[in-house]
Amino acid sequence: MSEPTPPQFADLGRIVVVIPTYNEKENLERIVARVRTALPEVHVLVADDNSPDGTGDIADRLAAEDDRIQVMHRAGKQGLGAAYLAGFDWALEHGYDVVIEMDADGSHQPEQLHRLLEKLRTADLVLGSRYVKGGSVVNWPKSREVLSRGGNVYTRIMLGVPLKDATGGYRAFRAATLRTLDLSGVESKGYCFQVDLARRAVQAGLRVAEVPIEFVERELGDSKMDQRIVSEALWRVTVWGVQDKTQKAKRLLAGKKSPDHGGW
Ligand SMILES: Nc1nc2c(ncn2[C@@H]2O[C@H](COP(=O)(O)OP(=O)(O)OP(=O)(O)O)[C@@H](O)[C@H]2O)c(=O)[nH]1
Ligand SMILES: [Mg+2]
Repeated sequence: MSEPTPPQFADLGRIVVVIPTYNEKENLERIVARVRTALPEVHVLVADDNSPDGTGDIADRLAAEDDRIQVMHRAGKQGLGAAYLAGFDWALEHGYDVVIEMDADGSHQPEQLHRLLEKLRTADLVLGSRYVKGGSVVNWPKSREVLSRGGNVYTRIMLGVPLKDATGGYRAFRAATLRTLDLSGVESKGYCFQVDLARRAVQAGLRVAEVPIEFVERELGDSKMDQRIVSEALWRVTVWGVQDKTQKAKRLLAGKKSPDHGGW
Protein backbone atom coordinates (compact mmCIF):
# COMPACT_ATOMS: atom_id res chain seq x y z
CA MET A 1 0.00 0.00 0.00
CA SER A 2 1.37 3.43 -0.87
CA GLU A 3 1.93 6.11 1.75
CA PRO A 4 -0.84 8.71 2.01
CA THR A 5 0.17 12.06 0.50
CA PRO A 6 1.12 14.47 3.30
CA PRO A 7 -1.04 17.58 3.47
CA GLN A 8 0.26 20.27 1.12
CA PHE A 9 0.46 22.94 3.82
CA ALA A 10 1.34 20.89 6.88
CA ASP A 11 4.21 23.30 7.58
CA LEU A 12 1.70 26.11 8.20
CA GLY A 13 -0.07 24.16 10.94
CA ARG A 14 -3.84 23.86 11.38
CA ILE A 15 -5.87 25.88 8.89
CA VAL A 16 -9.51 26.98 9.13
CA VAL A 17 -11.64 28.79 6.54
CA VAL A 18 -14.21 31.08 8.16
CA ILE A 19 -17.29 31.56 5.94
CA PRO A 20 -19.76 34.20 7.17
CA THR A 21 -23.30 33.58 5.94
CA TYR A 22 -26.55 35.45 5.74
CA ASN A 23 -29.17 33.89 3.48
CA GLU A 24 -26.82 31.72 1.43
CA LYS A 25 -28.91 28.55 1.16
CA GLU A 26 -28.23 28.20 -2.57
CA ASN A 27 -24.47 28.59 -2.09
CA LEU A 28 -23.31 27.10 1.19
CA GLU A 29 -23.18 23.39 0.42
CA ARG A 30 -21.34 23.98 -2.84
CA ILE A 31 -18.71 26.31 -1.43
CA VAL A 32 -17.97 24.04 1.53
CA ALA A 33 -17.63 21.03 -0.79
CA ARG A 34 -15.26 22.98 -3.01
CA VAL A 35 -13.07 23.90 -0.03
CA ARG A 36 -12.98 20.31 1.22
CA THR A 37 -12.09 19.01 -2.26
CA ALA A 38 -9.48 21.66 -3.04
CA LEU A 39 -7.60 21.20 0.26
CA PRO A 40 -8.86 18.23 2.29
CA GLU A 41 -6.73 19.09 5.31
CA VAL A 42 -8.41 22.47 5.76
CA HIS A 43 -11.26 22.88 8.27
CA VAL A 44 -14.33 25.10 7.83
CA LEU A 45 -16.22 27.31 10.27
CA VAL A 46 -19.57 28.67 9.08
CA ALA A 47 -20.56 31.82 11.00
CA ASP A 48 -24.27 32.22 10.38
CA ASP A 49 -26.30 35.21 11.61
CA ASN A 50 -29.56 33.28 12.09
CA SER A 51 -30.35 33.46 8.37
CA PRO A 52 -34.12 33.46 7.83
CA ASP A 53 -33.72 31.22 4.75
CA GLY A 54 -32.43 28.29 6.82
CA THR A 55 -28.73 28.49 5.90
CA GLY A 56 -27.93 27.63 9.53
CA ASP A 57 -29.80 24.31 9.25
CA ILE A 58 -27.87 23.41 6.11
CA ALA A 59 -24.65 24.24 7.96
CA ASP A 60 -25.70 21.95 10.85
CA ARG A 61 -26.33 19.09 8.44
CA LEU A 62 -22.93 19.57 6.78
CA ALA A 63 -21.25 19.66 10.19
CA ALA A 64 -23.01 16.46 11.25
CA GLU A 65 -21.65 14.71 8.15
CA ASP A 66 -18.04 15.92 8.42
CA ASP A 67 -16.09 16.55 11.61
CA ARG A 68 -13.88 19.10 9.82
CA ILE A 69 -16.90 21.42 9.49
CA GLN A 70 -18.14 23.52 12.44
CA VAL A 71 -20.97 26.00 12.78
CA MET A 72 -21.29 29.14 14.85
CA HIS A 73 -24.90 30.28 15.25
CA ARG A 74 -25.20 33.96 15.99
CA ALA A 75 -28.33 35.71 17.26
CA GLY A 76 -29.07 37.90 14.23
CA LYS A 77 -27.62 39.97 11.41
CA GLN A 78 -24.81 42.10 12.80
CA GLY A 79 -22.68 42.63 9.73
CA LEU A 80 -19.78 40.85 8.11
CA GLY A 81 -17.18 42.41 10.42
CA ALA A 82 -18.85 41.23 13.63
CA ALA A 83 -19.27 37.71 12.23
CA TYR A 84 -15.56 37.56 11.31
CA LEU A 85 -14.44 38.86 14.71
CA ALA A 86 -16.46 36.12 16.42
CA GLY A 87 -15.03 33.57 13.97
CA PHE A 88 -11.46 34.75 14.63
CA ASP A 89 -11.95 34.44 18.41
CA TRP A 90 -13.29 30.93 17.94
CA ALA A 91 -10.36 29.96 15.69
CA LEU A 92 -7.77 31.30 18.14
CA GLU A 93 -9.46 29.57 21.07
CA HIS A 94 -9.46 26.31 19.11
CA GLY A 95 -5.75 26.45 18.35
CA TYR A 96 -5.74 27.12 14.60
CA ASP A 97 -2.50 28.52 13.16
CA VAL A 98 -3.96 30.01 9.98
CA VAL A 99 -7.36 31.66 9.51
CA ILE A 100 -8.88 32.27 6.07
CA GLU A 101 -11.67 34.69 5.15
CA MET A 102 -13.89 33.53 2.31
CA ASP A 103 -17.34 34.62 1.06
CA ALA A 104 -20.02 31.95 0.69
CA ASP A 105 -21.23 33.09 -2.71
CA GLY A 106 -18.48 31.59 -4.88
CA SER A 107 -16.74 34.90 -5.56
CA HIS A 108 -13.63 33.59 -3.78
CA GLN A 109 -12.61 30.38 -5.43
CA PRO A 110 -11.40 27.62 -3.09
CA GLU A 111 -9.29 26.26 -5.97
CA GLN A 112 -7.13 29.40 -5.64
CA LEU A 113 -6.66 29.12 -1.88
CA HIS A 114 -3.27 27.48 -2.39
CA ARG A 115 -1.99 30.77 -3.84
CA LEU A 116 -2.73 32.57 -0.58
CA LEU A 117 -1.27 29.79 1.56
CA GLU A 118 1.93 29.55 -0.48
CA LYS A 119 2.47 33.27 -0.03
CA LEU A 120 1.68 33.09 3.69
CA ARG A 121 4.93 31.16 4.15
CA THR A 122 6.74 34.48 3.79
CA ALA A 123 4.03 36.89 4.98
CA ASP A 124 1.88 37.65 8.01
CA LEU A 125 -1.25 38.52 6.06
CA VAL A 126 -2.03 37.66 2.44
CA LEU A 127 -4.71 39.46 0.46
CA GLY A 128 -6.33 37.85 -2.56
CA SER A 129 -6.16 40.75 -4.97
CA ARG A 130 -8.30 41.57 -8.00
CA TYR A 131 -6.11 44.50 -8.93
CA VAL A 132 -2.54 43.21 -8.98
CA LYS A 133 -1.09 41.82 -12.21
CA GLY A 134 -2.84 38.55 -13.02
CA GLY A 135 -5.91 39.37 -10.91
CA SER A 136 -9.35 39.85 -12.46
CA VAL A 137 -13.08 40.28 -11.95
CA VAL A 138 -15.63 38.17 -13.83
CA ASN A 139 -19.21 39.26 -14.55
CA TRP A 140 -19.26 42.54 -12.66
CA PRO A 141 -21.28 45.42 -14.08
CA LYS A 142 -19.05 48.37 -14.93
CA SER A 143 -20.65 50.45 -12.13
CA ARG A 144 -19.61 47.93 -9.48
CA GLU A 145 -16.05 47.77 -10.76
CA VAL A 146 -15.81 51.56 -10.83
CA LEU A 147 -17.02 51.69 -7.20
CA SER A 148 -14.54 49.04 -6.09
CA ARG A 149 -11.55 50.44 -7.95
CA GLY A 150 -12.46 53.99 -6.87
CA GLY A 151 -12.76 52.84 -3.25
CA ASN A 152 -9.30 51.31 -3.43
CA VAL A 153 -7.72 54.42 -4.95
CA TYR A 154 -9.37 56.58 -2.26
CA THR A 155 -8.16 54.20 0.46
CA ARG A 156 -4.59 54.28 -0.87
CA ILE A 157 -4.55 58.06 -0.98
CA MET A 158 -6.24 58.62 2.39
CA LEU A 159 -4.43 55.94 4.37
CA GLY A 160 -1.14 55.69 2.49
CA VAL A 161 -1.34 51.89 2.48
CA PRO A 162 0.62 50.45 -0.44
CA LEU A 163 -2.10 47.92 -1.33
CA LYS A 164 -3.93 47.48 -4.62
CA ASP A 165 -6.96 45.69 -3.11
CA ALA A 166 -7.53 46.67 0.50
CA THR A 167 -11.30 46.13 0.30
CA GLY A 168 -11.28 42.53 -0.88
CA GLY A 169 -12.38 39.77 1.46
CA TYR A 170 -10.36 36.71 0.40
CA ARG A 171 -7.52 36.62 2.91
CA ALA A 172 -5.15 34.44 4.89
CA PHE A 173 -4.02 35.48 8.39
CA ARG A 174 -1.46 33.84 10.58
CA ALA A 175 -2.96 33.35 14.05
CA ALA A 176 -0.06 35.44 15.38
CA THR A 177 -1.19 38.29 13.13
CA LEU A 178 -4.69 38.23 14.58
CA ARG A 179 -3.22 38.21 18.09
CA THR A 180 -0.97 41.17 17.26
CA LEU A 181 -3.79 43.35 15.93
CA ASP A 182 -6.00 44.89 18.61
CA LEU A 183 -9.23 43.30 17.39
CA SER A 184 -11.19 44.51 20.42
CA GLY A 185 -10.81 48.03 19.00
CA VAL A 186 -12.37 47.14 15.63
CA GLU A 187 -15.81 48.71 15.23
CA SER A 188 -16.26 48.41 11.46
CA LYS A 189 -19.40 46.48 10.68
CA GLY A 190 -19.58 46.12 6.91
CA TYR A 191 -16.98 45.83 4.19
CA CYS A 192 -14.73 48.56 5.58
CA PHE A 193 -13.83 45.89 8.11
CA GLN A 194 -11.44 44.62 5.46
CA VAL A 195 -9.78 48.01 5.06
CA ASP A 196 -9.61 48.37 8.84
CA LEU A 197 -7.70 45.11 9.30
CA ALA A 198 -5.34 45.71 6.37
CA ARG A 199 -4.54 49.17 7.71
CA ARG A 200 -3.90 47.85 11.22
CA ALA A 201 -1.57 45.18 9.84
CA VAL A 202 0.43 47.72 7.79
CA GLN A 203 0.65 50.10 10.74
CA ALA A 204 1.84 47.29 12.98
CA GLY A 205 4.75 46.78 10.56
CA LEU A 206 3.58 43.29 9.57
CA ARG A 207 4.35 41.73 6.19
CA VAL A 208 1.21 42.23 4.09
CA ALA A 209 1.36 40.62 0.64
CA GLU A 210 -1.05 40.43 -2.30
CA VAL A 211 -1.57 37.53 -4.68
CA PRO A 212 -3.73 37.63 -7.82
CA ILE A 213 -7.19 36.06 -7.69
CA GLU A 214 -10.01 35.74 -10.18
CA PHE A 215 -13.09 37.14 -8.42
CA VAL A 216 -16.35 35.77 -9.82
CA GLU A 217 -19.61 37.65 -9.25
CA ARG A 218 -22.20 35.62 -7.37
CA GLU A 219 -24.65 33.69 -9.57
CA LEU A 220 -27.15 32.70 -6.87
CA GLY A 221 -28.71 34.49 -3.91
CA ASP A 222 -28.77 38.19 -3.11
CA SER A 223 -25.96 40.59 -2.38
CA LYS A 224 -25.96 42.16 1.09
CA MET A 225 -24.13 45.20 -0.22
CA ASP A 226 -26.18 48.38 0.28
CA GLN A 227 -25.85 52.15 0.48
CA ARG A 228 -25.32 52.04 4.26
CA ILE A 229 -22.32 49.76 3.87
CA VAL A 230 -20.77 52.02 1.22
CA SER A 231 -21.38 55.10 3.38
CA GLU A 232 -19.84 53.47 6.45
CA ALA A 233 -16.72 52.62 4.41
CA LEU A 234 -16.46 56.14 3.02
CA TRP A 235 -16.74 57.96 6.33
CA ARG A 236 -14.55 55.57 8.27
CA VAL A 237 -11.74 55.69 5.69
CA THR A 238 -11.99 59.48 5.68
CA VAL A 239 -11.85 59.68 9.50
CA TRP A 240 -8.89 57.25 9.67
CA GLY A 241 -7.09 59.22 6.96
CA VAL A 242 -7.54 62.52 8.79
CA GLN A 243 -6.50 60.93 12.12
CA ASP A 244 -3.39 59.35 10.59
CA LYS A 245 -2.34 62.58 8.90
CA THR A 246 -2.93 64.59 12.08
CA GLN A 247 -0.85 62.17 14.13
CA LYS A 248 1.93 62.24 11.55
CA ALA A 249 1.93 66.03 11.59
CA LYS A 250 2.06 66.06 15.41
CA ARG A 251 4.99 63.65 15.40
CA LEU A 252 6.82 65.79 12.87
CA LEU A 253 6.21 68.89 14.94
CA ALA A 254 7.49 67.06 18.00
CA GLY A 255 10.63 66.25 16.01
CA LYS A 256 10.03 62.51 15.95
CA LYS A 257 10.31 60.43 12.81
CA SER A 258 7.09 58.69 11.70
CA PRO A 259 7.23 54.87 11.54
CA ASP A 260 8.55 53.60 8.26
CA HIS A 261 6.38 51.00 6.62
CA GLY A 262 8.32 51.12 3.38
CA GLY A 263 10.10 48.34 1.64
CA TRP A 264 7.17 46.70 -0.08
N1 LIG B 1 -22.79 36.25 9.22
C1 LIG B 1 -22.98 37.27 8.35
N2 LIG B 1 -22.57 37.15 7.08
C2 LIG B 1 -22.78 38.20 6.24
C3 LIG B 1 -23.41 39.38 6.63
N3 LIG B 1 -23.45 40.22 5.56
C4 LIG B 1 -22.88 39.55 4.54
N4 LIG B 1 -22.48 38.33 4.94
C5 LIG B 1 -21.79 37.29 4.15
O1 LIG B 1 -20.60 37.88 3.71
C6 LIG B 1 -20.26 37.40 2.42
C7 LIG B 1 -20.14 38.58 1.44
O2 LIG B 1 -21.43 39.17 1.26
P1 LIG B 1 -22.03 39.53 -0.19
O3 LIG B 1 -23.48 39.79 -0.08
O4 LIG B 1 -21.62 38.48 -1.16
O5 LIG B 1 -21.34 40.87 -0.46
P2 LIG B 1 -20.45 41.29 -1.63
O6 LIG B 1 -19.59 40.13 -2.04
O7 LIG B 1 -19.77 42.56 -1.30
O8 LIG B 1 -21.56 41.61 -2.71
P3 LIG B 1 -21.82 40.90 -4.12
O9 LIG B 1 -20.58 41.01 -4.91
O10 LIG B 1 -22.92 41.67 -4.71
O11 LIG B 1 -22.18 39.47 -3.83
C8 LIG B 1 -21.34 36.40 2.05
O12 LIG B 1 -20.92 35.11 2.40
C9 LIG B 1 -22.52 36.84 2.91
O13 LIG B 1 -23.43 35.82 3.19
C10 LIG B 1 -23.83 39.49 8.00
O14 LIG B 1 -24.40 40.48 8.45
N5 LIG B 1 -23.60 38.41 8.80
MG1 LIG C 1 -20.37 38.53 -2.84
